[in-house]
Amino acid sequence: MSIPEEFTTTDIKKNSASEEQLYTAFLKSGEPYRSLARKNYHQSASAGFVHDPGAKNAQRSTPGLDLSDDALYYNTRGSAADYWAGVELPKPTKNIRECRADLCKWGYCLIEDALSASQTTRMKQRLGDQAKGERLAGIASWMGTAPVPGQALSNTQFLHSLINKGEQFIQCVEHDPAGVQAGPLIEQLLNEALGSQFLMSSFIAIISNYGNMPQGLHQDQATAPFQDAAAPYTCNTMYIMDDMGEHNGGTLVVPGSHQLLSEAGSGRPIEVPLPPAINLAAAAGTVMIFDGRLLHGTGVNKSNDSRTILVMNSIKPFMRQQELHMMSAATEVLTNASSKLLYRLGARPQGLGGIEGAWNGDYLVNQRLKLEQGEYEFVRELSPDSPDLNQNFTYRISDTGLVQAEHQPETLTEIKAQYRKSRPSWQRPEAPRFPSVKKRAP
Ligand SMILES: O=C(O)CCC(=O)C(=O)O
Ligand SMILES: [Fe+2]
Repeated sequence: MSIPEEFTTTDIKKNSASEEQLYTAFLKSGEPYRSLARKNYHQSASAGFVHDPGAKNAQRSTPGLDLSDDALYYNTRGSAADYWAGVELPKPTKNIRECRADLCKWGYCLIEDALSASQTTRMKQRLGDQAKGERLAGIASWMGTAPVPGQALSNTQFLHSLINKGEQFIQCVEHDPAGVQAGPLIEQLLNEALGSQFLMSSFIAIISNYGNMPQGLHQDQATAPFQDAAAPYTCNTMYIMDDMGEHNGGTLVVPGSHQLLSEAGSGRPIEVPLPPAINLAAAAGTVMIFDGRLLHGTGVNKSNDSRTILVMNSIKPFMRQQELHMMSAATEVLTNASSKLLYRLGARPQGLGGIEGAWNGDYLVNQRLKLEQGEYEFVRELSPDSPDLNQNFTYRISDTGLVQAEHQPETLTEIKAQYRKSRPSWQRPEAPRFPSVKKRAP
């Protein structure tokens, strides 16, 4: 069989030079990171905003950290501190108007006592036990910062899928004041920044230890290459679990960078110099909300104690979640979940992320249960004379499948009778239903 010349890979390749390709200038620009990697770009980023632990500094014989050169982005004393002296950066507050103004102007805000003293203690205890348990079990996850030269693994420990690891973490996702006293304030700000139908992308603990390498500064929403000055499309909620500051690797943050980077536009170099980073300083129990466009990263922990934060990323509902919650949520978490928790996890899709067409508000828990029990029946190739039209397809017990079954115009009589009483084992949670269904005016 011969196919037209224009459809052959040779011909396509010949007519697809890099400069002729669609959107090349933007998609291959490497911005904003190309700009951020420029040396001598700014006083506190003399080697760019990424640290290569393997590179040797000309004046020193050993690779790794150089804590004496204040022109490196992760050292925030000296000239970086001078730069910010006298500037009113966000301070912890319970006032929502101040939070809103800080988030807008600086790209982050700090919520004072977002966790009460007892909520903080309970959470810290749980995290400490969990982290140690995972280390002893040989399943600890080391990531986020580069390994110290000579070591095989990073010395920064992550705890993933926190929703499986304690009730208090589920309360964070639900913004339930029983677990997070500032839950309603946090949720209000996320609703404003992302719209009330945001999804929870991932919920992780990050534990840095003495002498960790700094993380390269990044925007959390840089998974998409677009820079939009109008609004963020992700926001992060950071729970600070230890008093944090310059001494123990308080998160490096470049205040105001959310605007400076996005105003340059998608794929455009950043022409204005960026201010230096600060180490976030706040007490345990504080929550920081930050804009997905803010430049930030893990700082260097110079203390002998570990530093723990939790990060919960929230995204617009059209985006892909970082954690595949429908895979990783524990069975009992899904089956006992509220309507709201299921929504935030993506188990209640509103048009995207469904299973076999069950995507318009359907609950997907039964499909997941069938899969884990090895009983999921996919709808495969069928025809009018297929011998197995009466198979127990899992689609039959999807919300959509159930609603449509009784109105199906051509179902074979015996199949209709066979499945008339078919009901899934898991029943959707009672009210309140989330998102709330708008009642039409009579
Ligand atoms: O550890 C920190 O302070 C920040 C971590 C972070 O930004 C990240 O992992 O994306
Ligand atoms: Fe980040």
